[in-house]
Amino acid sequence: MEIKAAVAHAPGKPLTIETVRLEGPKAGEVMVEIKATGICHTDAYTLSGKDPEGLFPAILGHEGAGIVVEVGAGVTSVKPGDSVIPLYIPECRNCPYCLNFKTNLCQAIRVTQGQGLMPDSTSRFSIGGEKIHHYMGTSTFANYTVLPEIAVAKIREDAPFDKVCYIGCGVTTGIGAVINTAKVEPGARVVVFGLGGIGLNVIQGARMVGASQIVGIDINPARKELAEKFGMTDFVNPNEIEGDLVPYLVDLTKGGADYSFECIGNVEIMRQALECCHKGWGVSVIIGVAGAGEEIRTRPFQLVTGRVWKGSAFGGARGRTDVPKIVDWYMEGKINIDDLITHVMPLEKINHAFDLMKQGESIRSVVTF
Ligand code: NAD
Ligand code: AHE
Ligand code: ZN
Repeated sequence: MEIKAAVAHAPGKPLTIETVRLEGPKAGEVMVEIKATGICHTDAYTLSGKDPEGLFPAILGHEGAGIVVEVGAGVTSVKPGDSVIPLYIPECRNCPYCLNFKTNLCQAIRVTQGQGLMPDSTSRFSIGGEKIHHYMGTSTFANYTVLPEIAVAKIREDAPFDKVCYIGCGVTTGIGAVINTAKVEPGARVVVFGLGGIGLNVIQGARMVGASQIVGIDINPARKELAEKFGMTDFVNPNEIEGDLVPYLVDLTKGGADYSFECIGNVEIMRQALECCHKGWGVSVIIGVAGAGEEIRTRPFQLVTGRVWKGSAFGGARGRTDVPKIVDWYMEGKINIDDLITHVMPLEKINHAFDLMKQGESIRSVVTF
């Protein structure tokens, strides 16, 4: 069938809205009508050309929500009419990773996903016979997409697509990093670097679990007001303090953070996030994604003296199990998504969403179809 999609033809170039041919779902796959999709910084990162796995031409987008319209042979867990959220980390419940409680990184289809292909090593997208790559196994910048059955989370039917699409990445990543990865405990002192679409959800998660101090750091002063609404107790603009940031934060947190989170994707700041942690027990979680060739550095002494460096993908969440629960939290008023969705627009305006993100004007832009 013919669909409408925003196509990324080359790094650094705007997306173009085009008619794309989409083949129907094969065995074990589902076709989803995407009703809404958020734009995450990771989409901008891949479009910029910094992603070592970035492929072109491709249909980007990984923060969607929609309705199943067709299922391939053998699909049993969802049916046409079901509301779903696409998962860039699937949950097969059968691979060694799914069977190990220590990780959420299901590897059942990771190789072909990284090649921009479906599990049978072919693409469902083409234009005039030319192959268009899938992206993160989701390709939500299209009004229809095809996904493996293991890469969709079935959610309740009354959930609004234009809000819960954000659970497909940002909300789950931020809140999950606090709950699943760091396991922040009540009373903890938390420092969050970067108060965008991810960092504000880290703040929201830290408040939920009862952190006593939540320090937010951003060079954009406009982030202060919203972060306070989500639970930030102290704001630090690195451009406005005297001296080095790390000793400033150690002092502010009375000896160092129990937990810090890097939500920017800047390797220099990842170092600061580790080194502002408390000697003996502070844990720093890297969420931000850094460009090809970039590396993190610190003195090994930082680790020898008890600080711990961790990373978190999709907040450590197992999508088919955890995403429906987070949708319930939203529907029950336990988490705030509405105030983080600052802009809503049609697909034709998607390049504007990238501009707003770069200019620091938006938290999350959502495209509705
Ligand atoms: P965003 O653009 O919405 O937010 C980034 C924030 O960092 C902005 O508020 C910006 O002002 C701030 N910032 C930039 N440079 C800074 C600096 N030097 N000091 C302090 N603040 C600075 O981005 P986002 O959507 O929140 O994504 C954040 C990062 O997380 C990106 O690298 C993204 O790719 C990554 N990410 C990772 C996962 C994962 O599963 N690990 C999931 C989603 C996003
Ligand atoms: N392709 C990049 C890495 C990108 C990355 O780390 N992606 C995160 C999700 S970001 C969502 O906004 C992730 O889930 N990683 C786990 C995985 O298996 O990709 C690179 O450096 O190659
Ligand atoms: Zn994302």
